[in-house]
Amino acid sequence: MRKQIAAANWKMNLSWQKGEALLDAILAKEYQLTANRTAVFAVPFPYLHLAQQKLQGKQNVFVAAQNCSNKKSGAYTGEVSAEMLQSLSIPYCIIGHSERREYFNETNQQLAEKTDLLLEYNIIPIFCCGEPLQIREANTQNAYVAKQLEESLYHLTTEQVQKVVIAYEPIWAIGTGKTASKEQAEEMHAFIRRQLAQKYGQEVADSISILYGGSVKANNAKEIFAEPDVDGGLVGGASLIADEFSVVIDSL
Ligand code: G2H
Repeated sequence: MRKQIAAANWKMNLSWQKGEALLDAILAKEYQLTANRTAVFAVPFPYLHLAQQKLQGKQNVFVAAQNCSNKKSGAYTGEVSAEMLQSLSIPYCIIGHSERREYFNETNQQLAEKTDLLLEYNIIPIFCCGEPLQIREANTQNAYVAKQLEESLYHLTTEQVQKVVIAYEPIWAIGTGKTASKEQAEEMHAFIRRQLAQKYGQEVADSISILYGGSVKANNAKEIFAEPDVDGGLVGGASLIADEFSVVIDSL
């Protein structure tokens, strides 16, 4: 059975005090979480250790970083390496979020390097892909996403690629309130899985979790997550509101 994940992406929001209160409020509720139904909190770098301590003893709830360097170590002021994340026992790291691609010019090649480093340090990459509005309007989104997968992931071995979580986030649906319809999400998720099957075989493709991201909230999570190739969500805005994200977790 594929892992179903509700992943909160706080982005660059909240003081630690507000973040801690948010975590407390979310974790105060009871969830039916298991090894295959998990919640992940991608918090800003300065809060990783604090969040990690806070979640200690909580079953099936994990901390994630929102990014890491494509360099192993050295004179890269301000960067955070995969090795540093491993030293804090951080199990997940988002990479290639469209905001990083757009505002920090991250390339598919750099994301291939980040993927390699994360896997080297036993951290699960949550690899984001997705097309901008003009690509969707030109109906060339499949080729666009296929290229992102190919250039960042297809150098991986079968064993390695099975450790990656993919997040499909159509850029036109991020923080805009415009969610892809459940049919649009499923169509792209199924396409991604077919691509992975072509490259790595059906069994491998069927084992890889593909999350949907883009204006997921309490009132749409259940129907999107119910699609056969959608294995949970990467949630921004709604993850900053305890009642909203609790419902998202319960929608897995
Ligand atoms: C997409 C998503 C979280 P939001 O960026 O990664 O954000 O849910 O606010 O659209």
